Amino acid sequence: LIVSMNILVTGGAGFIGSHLVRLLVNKYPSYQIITFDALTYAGNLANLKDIIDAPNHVFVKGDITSEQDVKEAFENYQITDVIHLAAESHVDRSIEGPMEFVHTNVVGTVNLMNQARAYWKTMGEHVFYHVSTDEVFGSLDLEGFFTETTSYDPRSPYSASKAASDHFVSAYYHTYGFPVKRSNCSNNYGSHHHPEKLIPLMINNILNKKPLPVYGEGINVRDWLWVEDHARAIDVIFHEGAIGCNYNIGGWNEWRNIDLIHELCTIMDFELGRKEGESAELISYVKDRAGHDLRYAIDATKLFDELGWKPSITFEEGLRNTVKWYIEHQDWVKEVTSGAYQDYYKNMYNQR
Ligand code: NAD
Ligand code: TDX
Repeated sequence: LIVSMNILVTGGAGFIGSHLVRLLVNKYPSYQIITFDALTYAGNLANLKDIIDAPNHVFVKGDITSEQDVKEAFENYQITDVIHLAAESHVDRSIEGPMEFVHTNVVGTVNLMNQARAYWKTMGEHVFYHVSTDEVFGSLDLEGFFTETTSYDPRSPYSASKAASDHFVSAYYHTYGFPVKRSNCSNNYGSHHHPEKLIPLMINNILNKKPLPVYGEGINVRDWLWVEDHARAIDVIFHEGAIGCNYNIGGWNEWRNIDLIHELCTIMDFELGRKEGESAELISYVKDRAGHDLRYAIDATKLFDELGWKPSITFEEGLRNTVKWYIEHQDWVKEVTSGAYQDYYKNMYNQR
């Protein structure tokens, strides 16, 4: 095995991270991919089942906020590049407990960069890629798009923590010549998505004929992207983006929550052999999320024009694939929704 790069992927056992690790391990047999993950409630080795033992893959259990864990990983695996996805990622949890988001997302990112700077004597041939979100730009009215130059205006503790980490990444680039790249992506969907998030939560509740909790009036708009297309975008930017670059990644695919939930109900009535309209009867309007951003919409023109990336599948295909994956992987769902998830669900939804 000729090893040309040793890439540390933080958060590689999570939703997006596991799709990225799979892509890199399969596409680049000569790279060594080191998944670095603390396995919080959101991390799950089952997400990496098919590739965990691949010859060019290593799993390291470690915490990005620990100096020692990160230092050891750099030394033990001679890390040449970092793709950083580890984070607390759920907006509702950030409203209940912001401090963990500050610790993981801000302190963790700065610690990673400090350890990388200490280990990489010269910055020339290395990349530190920060995977971020469109939520840092705040909330749009019904018109307009976020571009790479839109001002930051985070409005939830989650997005504030991601904005802060983006600012630190940018500061390290300008101050120390640290070799950063960054992208800000819209809402992802696909397999292995934690059922605290809208789409897998609705699929799971439809399957179990439980109420479908729509926040507020269901009129908030999100731009949905197939998670494997996000992974493809990260691959392209990691390899071809210039040092210091930032790109917006999106699906040109905006949906009001309520319309998306109706679409899911229609697909699932069909897949489960229920009569048309049966699942939609489960829709239940509940108390709105505090500070609920009305609309996110990404303009990904720069990524298309400069690096030729565009989404590979339609939302209809992607949503159908996703529904089928959840129906066929009830063992995965059962494991993820047992224990602590039940307490989370009661706490989050019984009070609404
Ligand atoms: P996720 O919650 O599914 O996964 C996060 C992973 O990070 C988990 O495996 C968890 O164990 C790990 N982790 C958490 N704290 C850690 C720590 N202290 N040390 C090491 N590992 C730790 O999240 P996701 O949806 O896959 O998101 C991944 C990244 O992409 C995040 O940075 C998120 O902000 C960003 N992002 C997500 C979306 C989306 O729609 N999900 C969109 C844009 C950007
Ligand atoms: O039960 C629900 N009912 C509901 O109406 C849940 C969980 C959500 N919603 C609404 C809130 C949002 O308008 O659905 C929309 C999507 O909610 P989430 O799945 O929680 O995603 P969002 O808050 O948009 O954030 C996601 O996209 C950007 C990810 O979780 C972030 O990590 C990413 O940065």
